Amino acid sequence: MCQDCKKKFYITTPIYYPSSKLHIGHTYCTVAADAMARYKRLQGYDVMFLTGTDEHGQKIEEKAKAAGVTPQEFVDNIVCGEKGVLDLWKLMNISNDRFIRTTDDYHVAAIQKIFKKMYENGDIYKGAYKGMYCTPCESFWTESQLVDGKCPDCGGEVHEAEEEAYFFRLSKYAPRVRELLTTTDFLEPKSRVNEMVNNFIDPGLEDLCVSRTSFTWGVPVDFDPGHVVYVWIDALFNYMTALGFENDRYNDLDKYWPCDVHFVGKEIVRFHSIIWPAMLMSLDLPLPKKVYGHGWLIMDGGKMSKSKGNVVDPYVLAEMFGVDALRFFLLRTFPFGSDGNFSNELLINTINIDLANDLGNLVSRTTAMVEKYFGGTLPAERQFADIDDELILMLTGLRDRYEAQMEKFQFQNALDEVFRCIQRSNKYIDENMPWALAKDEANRARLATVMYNLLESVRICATLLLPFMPDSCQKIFRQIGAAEEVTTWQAAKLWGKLPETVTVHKGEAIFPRVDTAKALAELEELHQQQLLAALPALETEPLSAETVEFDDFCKCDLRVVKVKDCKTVKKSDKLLCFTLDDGTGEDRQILSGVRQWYPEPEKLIGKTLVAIVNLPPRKIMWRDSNGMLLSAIHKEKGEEVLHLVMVDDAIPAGAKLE
Ligand code: ME8
Repeated sequence: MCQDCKKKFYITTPIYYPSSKLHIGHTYCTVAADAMARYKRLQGYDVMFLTGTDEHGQKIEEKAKAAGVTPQEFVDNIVCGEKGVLDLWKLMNISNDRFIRTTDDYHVAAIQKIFKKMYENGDIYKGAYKGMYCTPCESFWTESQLVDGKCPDCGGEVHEAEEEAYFFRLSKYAPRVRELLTTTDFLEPKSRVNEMVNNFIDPGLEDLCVSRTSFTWGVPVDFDPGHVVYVWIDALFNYMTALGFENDRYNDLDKYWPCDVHFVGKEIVRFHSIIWPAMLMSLDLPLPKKVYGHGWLIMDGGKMSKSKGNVVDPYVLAEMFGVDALRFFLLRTFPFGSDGNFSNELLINTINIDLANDLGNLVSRTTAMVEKYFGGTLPAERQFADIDDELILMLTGLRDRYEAQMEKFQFQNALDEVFRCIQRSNKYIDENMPWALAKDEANRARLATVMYNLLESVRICATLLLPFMPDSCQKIFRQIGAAEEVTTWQAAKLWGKLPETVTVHKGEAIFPRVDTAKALAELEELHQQQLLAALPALETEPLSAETVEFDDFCKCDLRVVKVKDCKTVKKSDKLLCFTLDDGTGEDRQILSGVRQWYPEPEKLIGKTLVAIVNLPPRKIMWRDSNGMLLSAIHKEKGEEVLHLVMVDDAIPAGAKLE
C-alpha cells in the first residue's frame, strides 16, 4: 500500500526535563510508546512517534549557574552528551520518528507566534501576579507553599508583592473542558477523570499565569521584552510545532494532527487534560484524541529521585540483563495505568520465569529437537491429531485477543495472552513426548507434525512480541527459519505459514538464565557506590555548639614536634609509632591511629607536626604513648579522610602554640 493511503497514527511521550540524567522511571513511558508505535507499524499504519526534551525554565537556569556553564551548554550536555537522553533512547532501541528540543529555533519562533495569537484573540491578557516574594531567591510563593511562613528555598523572610504578568483565560474554558473529560474518552484511565474534575475543575479553575519576569531562560515574549513564556505553554505546543505548526521546518500537520494519543505520567495529566485542550480551544484547533495517564515506577515506597538515592540507572540494568529483557520487564510486570513497585528481584524473576523458562525453553527445545530428529530440516509428511486442534485454535485466535488489549494500552494483558500460548505450547511438548515418538520410525510423520506445530506457535508468538523485544524476536525468527513474509501482522492470524520443509538453525540461548544471588549482590554493590557518589563530595563536622572556658583551653600544652622516626606497630593495622623531638632534648613517643592514611610511615620522617604534650601517659598495644598528634578530619564520599596537621618546617621543635 502506498504511504499516503495508509492509516495514520501519531503518538507522543512527554518531553523530558534535561535537568539531570534520566532514570529507569523515565524510560518506562518511552518504552511503552515505542512498543505502541512498533505495534501500529506492524499493523500497517503510517506512524509518527515523537519524543524530545523540554529545555527551558528556572530550574535549568539555576542548575546551569551552579555548574558554571550557560543554560544551553548545560542542556546540550544532558541531551547530546555521553549517556545523555539521545544515547539512552538509542540504547533502549527507541524507534522515534522525530525528536524535538524546545530550544530548537523553529519551535521558539513558533511559540512566539502562538503566544501572540492568543494575546490578539483576547485569551491572553496582561495582569498582575500577586504572591509572597522572596527577594534573595527572586521567587514568588503561594501561602500554601511557604514553610512556617518563610521561603521554602532559603528559609528567609517573604513579603507580599505584585509583578506584571500575562494570564491565559483558563476559567473561560472550564465548562468545555469539563464536558470533554466527562462525556468522552479523551482522558484515560477513567480514574484520572474523577481526579481532574473533583480536584481541579469543580473547585474552580483560575486563569493561568503564563509569563515570568524573574528569570530569562525561556522563550521571550517578543512584543514585551523582559517576559518569558511560561514553560508549560512552550512545552505543550511541542506536539504540534514538531509537525510544522506555525513553522516551515516540517509540513506534517495535516497528515498527523490530531494526535492519536499522548502518553503522560500521572502528575502531568492536569497539564495535558485541562490546560492543553483549553489552549487548543482558544486557537480553534482540533483536540488530540486521547491522553493516557500512566502510573509511576515506585521504589522503596516512593517516586524515584536523586535525593533518595534510589534512582536506577538504565545503562547498568541494560548491560546486566539486556535491553530487550528490560523493555519486556517494564511492560510485562506493571499495569500501565497504575503505579508499580520496581525491584531488582522482580526484574530477575520475570527474566527467569517468562523469558528463560517459558519462551527461551520453548524455542531452544523445539529447534534442538528438529535438529536432533531431522537434522534441522522437517520432512513434508504430516499426520495431524485431535490434540493439535486446541493448540491451533488458541494460536490463531491470539492476534485478536492481543489486539483488543493493545488498543486499550493494556500491555500487561496483551503479554499475558501471548504467554498463555507459550505455556500451552510447552505443555503440548510434554503431552506429545517427541522423544518417545522418535524411538519408532513409524511415527515420523506425527513427529514432524508436532515439531511443525511448535514452530508455528513460536512464529506467531514472536511476531506479536516484536513490539516489545524487537532484536530478540528477529533472533528467534532466524532460529526457526521464519522469513520476513511470514512474520507479518496478517500472517500472525494464520496457521501453516512456515514452509512445510522448514530448516531451523539452533543458536545461542536468547534469554540466558540469571544467577539471582550473584546478580543481586552485584546490583547491591553498584547501589552502594551510587549512594556514595550521590553524597556531597566533602563533609565536615558541624561546628561545636559547646563553649570552652579560655582558661581551660590554655591548659592544653600544644607544641611543635619534629618526626625523628616513624614505624608501623606489630599486630596493628591502625597504629603508627612516632619518635619525636619536642625540643626538650629527650625523645617523645606517641602512638597514633593514622596508618590507614600514611601507608608509607618513613615518608613522615622530618615533618613538623603539632602535639598536645600534657595528656597523661597511656599504654597502647603495650607501648607508652605520651601525648596526641593533632589532625584534621573530614569526609569524602562517606569515607573519613585524615591529615596530620603539619606546620612550617622553619618553626623549631618545642615552640608553643597559643
Ligand atoms: O514532566 N515512573 O518532564 P520530566 C514513571 N517536561 N514515570 C516517571 C517516573 C517514574 N518513576 N519518573 C518520571 C516533565 N516519570 C515535563 C513534560 S510534556 C509537554 C512536558 C515520567 O522529565 C513523568 O511522569 O519531569 C513524566 O511523564 C515524564 O517522566 C517526564 O518527566
